[in-house]
Amino acid sequence: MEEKKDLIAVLQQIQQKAQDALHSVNSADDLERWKFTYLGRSSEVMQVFKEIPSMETALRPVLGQKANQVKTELEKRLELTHERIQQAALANNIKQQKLDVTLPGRQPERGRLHIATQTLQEIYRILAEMGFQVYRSREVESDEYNFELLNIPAYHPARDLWDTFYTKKEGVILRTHTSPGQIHAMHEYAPDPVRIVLPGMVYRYEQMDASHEIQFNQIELLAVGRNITFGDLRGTLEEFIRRMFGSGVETRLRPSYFPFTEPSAEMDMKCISCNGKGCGVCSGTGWLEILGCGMVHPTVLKNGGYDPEKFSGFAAGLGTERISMLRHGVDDIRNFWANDIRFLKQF
Ligand code: FA5
Repeated sequence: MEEKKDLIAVLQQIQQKAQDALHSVNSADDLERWKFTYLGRSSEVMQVFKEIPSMETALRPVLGQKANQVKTELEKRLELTHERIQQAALANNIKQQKLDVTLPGRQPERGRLHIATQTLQEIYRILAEMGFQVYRSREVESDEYNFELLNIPAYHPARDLWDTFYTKKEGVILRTHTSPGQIHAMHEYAPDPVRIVLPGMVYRYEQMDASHEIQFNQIELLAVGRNITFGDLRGTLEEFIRRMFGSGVETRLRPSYFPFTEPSAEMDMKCISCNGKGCGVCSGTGWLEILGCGMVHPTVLKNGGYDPEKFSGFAAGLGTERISMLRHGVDDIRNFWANDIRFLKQF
């Protein structure tokens, strides 16, 4: 009986000692060592199991039960401590990495359409509402289409109006304006009526300044049909400007000269940058020329395949970067193609 009491007390002491030791276990390594000491093959509790068979038969079940109880309890605590250590390691990790989950995320950089493309698209939208359809034409042109069929023969002084980039190939140039597209379109559609818009990049070998670039976009309008008048041209342009800039803007039409239109005119818009007072954008005049226009010259109609006795038409060519400048208060056209992201990001 004494033996039984002793062993039960010993088992209780073993349990107590193991539990006390567990309090100072703070790492996975400590826990491994603890497991080896208190639950390993040569641990005290396992020694008790080994001794049981040599005990009196009557004592064996009670001692066996107690020894199992102690072992199960220690295993349970081992598991709990394992979890505690894992949680602490995680918390420590988070603290060391200084992960602040409340910080807002970093915005990824987003691409956008170039300001010139945005303006072109806005112009297409307005002109589409007014019944004009986009017609694309080539940037590398022949002398014939860029000049001759537009009533500008070789050695004609009007060629000086457009300083040209020539290529090494005879008669092949970079188009100086979108007007050669008029001839391509007329050849395709004559004798049907047309109402089209010809957009795209044009190139000029000229002195650059705040309002002059060597490459810029133009948009050409062309309407050919029966009984088209200068009044139609003026009404179309004024309506376009009203839809683009609102009804408050001031425009003026000035007589001008283009070999491919007769009569010809240019339209200026009051400079929005200085409200007409005169600034760098408008070269101090208070007005910025935005387009050239006129009634399609009979020779050009003929070159396009229309009978000028029966058909008439109007045409206009707008500089779209000038339009963007006026809309957004950009004071130097050279910003458009300088590829400075600080400028481009603003639109
Ligand atoms: C022409 O290019 C004619 N083809 C326009 C035309 C079409 C007239 C149809 C009649 C009928 P001009 O060279 O003036 O014309 O240029 C037209 C517009 O392009 C100008 O009003 C201006 O807005 C713009 N522009 C001209 N040169 C430059 C330049 N170097 N940089 C930026 N924009 C320019």
